[in-house]
Amino acid sequence: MTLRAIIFDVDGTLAETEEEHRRAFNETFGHFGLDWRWDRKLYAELLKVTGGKERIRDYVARHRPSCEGRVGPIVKAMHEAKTERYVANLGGGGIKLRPGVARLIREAKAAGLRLAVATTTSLPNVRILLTETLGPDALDLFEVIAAGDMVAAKKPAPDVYLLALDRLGLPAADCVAIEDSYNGVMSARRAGIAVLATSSEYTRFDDLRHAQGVVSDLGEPDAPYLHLGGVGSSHTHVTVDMLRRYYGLSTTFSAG
Ligand code: XBP
Ligand code: MG
Repeated sequence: MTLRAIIFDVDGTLAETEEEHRRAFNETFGHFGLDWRWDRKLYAELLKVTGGKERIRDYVARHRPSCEGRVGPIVKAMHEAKTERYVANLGGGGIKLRPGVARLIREAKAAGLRLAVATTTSLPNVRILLTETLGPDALDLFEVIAAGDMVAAKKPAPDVYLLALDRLGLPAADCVAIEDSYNGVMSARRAGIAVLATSSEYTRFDDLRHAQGVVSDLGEPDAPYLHLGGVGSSHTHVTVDMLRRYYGLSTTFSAG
């Protein structure tokens, strides 16, 4: 077995984007004449449901049941407006990749590894993040982008990772996933892929124990990561050599 590809999650893994998602949701609610405001505490709770449309529906069902009849039919339109806002806001600049992400992408390309994305978020959101942070040619770096509604069941279901594997034409054993959340780790593991987890702002308290290794971030040579569990305790930053050594394992997964 040889490691051939890295499959990256997006939100929380490539960049701390959830505050931008929250802002776009709140701006959209205002635009639709709704006085809803998702604060950080509520949003941390709502993030347990992946996908923006699914998150809005879950919020209405649990917090605004009286709005169901009025809002239910316009969730799709609201979410399209949210995506437009998110893209416009990110396009205004200022968003940064998390530590070690750009370095690892460069090293992986130089080492001949293939790159893919497997995310719950919508495709335009992935495109704007990649081009804003890595430049106009960033999309060429990633052979496969599996995103949003390309699959029926979002994370923690394995579908988006299975789609990425299918499009790469690789078995799970030849890949490693980089994730930041419980839902993401479970999704990749259910697809049989080994996972390196980097804990993020909104997932600090998530159970990431199903990942083979958990670190605070990918680290840099002069800014070591904090080792939080599993493999990788004797390293300072995630490298291609480290991924080859510990990940790309063929693993079946049966837990819940
Ligand atoms: C994170 C998510 C996404 C975003 C919202 O997914 O749950 O739903 O919060 O994106 P991941 P949309 O970490 O797997 O990228 O509104 O576009 O659905
Ligand atoms: Mg994530």
